[in-house]
Amino acid sequence: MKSTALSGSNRPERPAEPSKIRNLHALERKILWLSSWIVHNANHLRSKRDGLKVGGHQASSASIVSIMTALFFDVLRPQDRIAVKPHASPVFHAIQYLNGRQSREHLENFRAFHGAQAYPSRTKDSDDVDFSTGSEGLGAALTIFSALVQEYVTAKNLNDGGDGDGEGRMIALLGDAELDEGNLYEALLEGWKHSVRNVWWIVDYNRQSLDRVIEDGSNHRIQEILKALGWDVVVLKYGKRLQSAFAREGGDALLDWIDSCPNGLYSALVYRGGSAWRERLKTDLGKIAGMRALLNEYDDDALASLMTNLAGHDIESLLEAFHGAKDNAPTCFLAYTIKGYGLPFAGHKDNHAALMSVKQMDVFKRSMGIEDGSEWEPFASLEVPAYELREFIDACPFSGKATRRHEPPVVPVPPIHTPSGGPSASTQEGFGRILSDIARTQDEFSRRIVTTSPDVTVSTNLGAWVNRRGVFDRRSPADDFSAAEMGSIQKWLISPEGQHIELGIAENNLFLTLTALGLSAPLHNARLLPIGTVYDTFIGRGLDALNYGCYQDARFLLVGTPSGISLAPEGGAHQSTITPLVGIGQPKLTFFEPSFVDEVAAIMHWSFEHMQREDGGSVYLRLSTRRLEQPHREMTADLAANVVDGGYWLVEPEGAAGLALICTGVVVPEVMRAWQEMREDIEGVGLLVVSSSDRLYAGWLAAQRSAGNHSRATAHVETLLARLSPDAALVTVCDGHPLNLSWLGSVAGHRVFPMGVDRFGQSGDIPDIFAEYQIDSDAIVDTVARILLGKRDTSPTEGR
Ligand SMILES: Cc1ncc(C[n+]2csc(CCOP(=O)(O)OP(=O)(O)O)c2C)c(N)n1
Ligand SMILES: [Mg+2]
Repeated sequence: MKSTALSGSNRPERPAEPSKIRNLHALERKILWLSSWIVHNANHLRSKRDGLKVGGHQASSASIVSIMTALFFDVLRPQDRIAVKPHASPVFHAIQYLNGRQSREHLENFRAFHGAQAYPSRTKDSDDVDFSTGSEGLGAALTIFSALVQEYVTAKNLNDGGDGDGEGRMIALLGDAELDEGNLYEALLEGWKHSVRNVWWIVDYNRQSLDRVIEDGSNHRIQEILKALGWDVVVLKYGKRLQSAFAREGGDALLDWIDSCPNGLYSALVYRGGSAWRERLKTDLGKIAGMRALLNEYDDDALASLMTNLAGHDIESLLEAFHGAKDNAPTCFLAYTIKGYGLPFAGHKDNHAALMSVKQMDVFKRSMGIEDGSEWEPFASLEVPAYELREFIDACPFSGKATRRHEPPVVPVPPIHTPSGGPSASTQEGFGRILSDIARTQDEFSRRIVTTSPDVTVSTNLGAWVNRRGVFDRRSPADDFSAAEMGSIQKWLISPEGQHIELGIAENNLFLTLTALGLSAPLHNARLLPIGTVYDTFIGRGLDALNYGCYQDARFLLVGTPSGISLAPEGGAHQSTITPLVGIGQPKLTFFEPSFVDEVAAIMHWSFEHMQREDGGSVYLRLSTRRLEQPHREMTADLAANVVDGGYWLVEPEGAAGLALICTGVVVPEVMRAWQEMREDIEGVGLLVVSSSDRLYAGWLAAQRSAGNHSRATAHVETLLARLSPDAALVTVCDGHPLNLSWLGSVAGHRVFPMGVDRFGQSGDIPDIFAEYQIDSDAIVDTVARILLGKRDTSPTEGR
């Protein structure tokens, strides 16, 4: 308990009525029991087939039972949204069980197939999880961006139908070790810039992480950081009983002692119990007037209970603090707790993954008064009659609503035409022009688009869109730059009407903003069509946050641009090579790498619909600043269908062609040049443009998985490759890792000669760089020559 002073703006309210406290105590007890039992059942009572420990976190759960009881059964309102710390999943499921939102079957199957999830999951759990958690730090940061999105939706009145509840609080329950995650501080800074409101962070301050008891006084630093960024901080340290002990004779000395007690010693005494407390307090404080009398009033159990009466386990203190926060300033409650509170390993430094033994559980069960056979009974063995508790729960503001998940109507997507422009253009320019054209329209579709970028708005071609639709800020700040009449082509009007959220550079924040925007339909009842742009290579910086967004089925369009070594003079630090593999590998994210602007238009149209489909997902476009001559063609429905299905023959193979050149993205000119050089000599060679290796691959897998059905589906890639002779060679070329396309050989058993970039890039111009990485036309022709000469076992990257 070392180095901590009480601080903050604790604003006590009227004491809660006794019956409410009594009911909450009963529920608190039941939730401690159920959360422990759920884990115990999973580990000790379910049959096991693989010998693996099932796990679960009884200590992390016990630590936060009181906080969550107070919140869910008194403080929360239906419009509040909550990110529960990952390891409190059993507590959350137990609460929702008492709320009638979780089934006993799911609890019995905790951590089993289709059972309640190890970490709360929006998509896999059935009991109304608001934000998935699991990766420390992300759930808490997401609440900041969800609060921003709520401001966005409210400012524009986009809430479909309105739920009439008013603004909710975005609440995170954090483990204290989560405060080490740097992404939290990036989020705090961004939240300060946008002056977010209606966010609560409640820290379960048990001073234990996974490995150890934390000894430093870092909470002071954290408080200073939060306050500097405009947050209210409420420190909840001692419970009511300890506070009355402090008020007695000798109490000052007791307070000083506990305040300066090292965390390690405090934890050890918690673990060792009443007689250890007595011994230590007698040794350290025995000479203080009144102390012996005070100690003599308590037997060992009562003394242990007094000395562990921290505010995070004291329902009355918690209610006072939560209800005391009257305005909507972002507020952090630092609630002192004990990891494993009420369980035999309370305070033990190794308790993070500890499980009660069968014997310990038996003792615990008896101490809880639970009879055999009534372990799952919601209200058995409590001091308050079941019907009273039922009534109490039914009357809780949070329990009242049948569903808190919204399904606003789908926004129709109008046709997206290929934008006009010169004979050559890059896919990034095309994307910018498409958005610029949309910005000229005033329909529901354009009203629902919201863009965001981490300080690369202009350099990813969002400038024209932002010039027309403005930057969002709920406060309409003065624009000093225009006011001073400085010339600039960026005319960014900043107002609550703006449809672009400008972020600082931190890419994690981009992905969390996209996640929050992409969940606005279910959470805020407002359908949005979010688009985020980022330099392709910096997707790596926010990869966990991107995965996190996809994991909870947030819907957005991610544009990674510019990309690849075609960013030639920019050098290796800015050239992305592995992102196509991210695009293929990331579930719930469909990856496209178009070559031409008309493809971008077709893909964007599909994307806006896909983002709104129930079984849809998010989309990632990998674009480039390399300008290519655009084909003179009409984007027919057939061609558009091929593009969104993943590819089309730019040059159809003829006869039983023995060779195909296959490429994706901006290497088309090199491949076309190579094709022209060899067309005289090689009969029927075709040129396949892959607009989405991900869609082709997914379609192929789906078709294979349909094999058990009566007639197996034919995948688009199978139809495409059926045009080739069975012994044809495929030369695949991309500005990215060659694995992107090399799997194509397995579709029909063709041999593949993959060409691409498998080393860090470097500066140069395109001819030099493409030659160095062997994706220029000479390299392609050389590869084909080797194939023809029968050097089939020669790697195309050897010999240079
Ligand atoms: C990003 C990430 N890194 C590591 C982990 C593994 N991990 C799980 S819990 C934990 C520490 C938990 O400590 P704390 O947040 O204080 O939670 P509590 O004490 O309440 O269990 C760690 C490192 C994780 N879940 N996420
Ligand atoms: Mg902790």
